[in-house]
Amino acid sequence: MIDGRLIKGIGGLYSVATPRGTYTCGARGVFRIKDTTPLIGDYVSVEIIDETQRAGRIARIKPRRSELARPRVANIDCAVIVFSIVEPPINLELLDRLLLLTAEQDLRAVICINKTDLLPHGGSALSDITAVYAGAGYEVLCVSAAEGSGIEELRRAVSRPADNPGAGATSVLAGPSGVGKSSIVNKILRRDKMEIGGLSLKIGRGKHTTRHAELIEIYENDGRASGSYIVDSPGFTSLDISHIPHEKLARLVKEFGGFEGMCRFKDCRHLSEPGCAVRAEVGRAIDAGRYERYVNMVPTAFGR
Ligand SMILES: Nc1nc2c(ncn2[C@@H]2O[C@H](COP(=O)(O)OP(=O)(O)OP(=O)(O)O)[C@@H](O)[C@H]2O)c(=O)[nH]1
Ligand SMILES: [Mg+2]
Ligand SMILES: [Zn+2]
Repeated sequence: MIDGRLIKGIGGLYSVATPRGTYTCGARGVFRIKDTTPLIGDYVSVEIIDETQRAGRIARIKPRRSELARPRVANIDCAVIVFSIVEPPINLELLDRLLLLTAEQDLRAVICINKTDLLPHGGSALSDITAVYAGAGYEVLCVSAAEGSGIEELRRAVSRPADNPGAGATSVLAGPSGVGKSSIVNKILRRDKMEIGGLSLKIGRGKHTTRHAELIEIYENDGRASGSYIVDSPGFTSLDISHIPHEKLARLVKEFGGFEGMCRFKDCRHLSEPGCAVRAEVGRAIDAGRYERYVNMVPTAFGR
């Protein structure tokens, strides 16, 4: 037996990185019976079948400290939510849903806005969006994978958990197809590891180039392993958050937190309840667009 980390899984075959190299593994039937599937990021024990072929079988999955639903990855510290400011344009509804999902998992979220090189000079779209989310208390980084700007900051942000600067971290890049996730991963790694796709000319969307999530170790400039990992993942355009109980949603919106205990009702969802301190601040301390998108999410949470 040898312990390792699951870095890739395609068609029931898993790659597990161990101190003795990468093993290609199947999973024991017991997982199918118990209805657990090994996930990218899992810490596992491998039963070796053939040492020379580096073939094994996943015998045990260690308890997960986190599990993100979209993309499905385990044991991550940070979700980098990636959008491009244009081509394709930023989808704020999806951004807000991803922020709720990461908050629900108690994961650190970093908002990364890519393709800043494509903005016409003087355009205010980027600074407006940055101001809203930074103002709400989120970490926002503006980058250009094409020009390399902001990448050093992003590499630093994903390399260590904010609360434990000495330890390595695992961060996943999540967002729609074509926003430049794989381009950013390559810049962070300083090598062309991931395949980059184009945009479909007709609709200006991505071409779903990355097909599988993959966990990759980040190396320092001098070739030393940093102990931090990044996960590239396939793009997606919709996100179901109906599993989050509706009464919990309000507590996951960061800027509502500042008004805790100030509404007339303790369990106020800030919709149409009288004496709502949050609603009184919409258009002032609370961005009207953010509030509106929150309201629109609540019915979905009821399954309507
Ligand atoms: N102008 C510009 N183009 C970029 C930038 N980053 C990525 N692109 C382009 O955007 C397109 C999509 O990039 P990818 O990195 O494949 O996007 P992705 O998010 O990984 O897409 P999926 O794998 O399909 O989810 C490619 O044509 C890239 O060259 C950027 O900073 N500026
Ligand atoms: Mg990709
Ligand atoms: Zn309220």
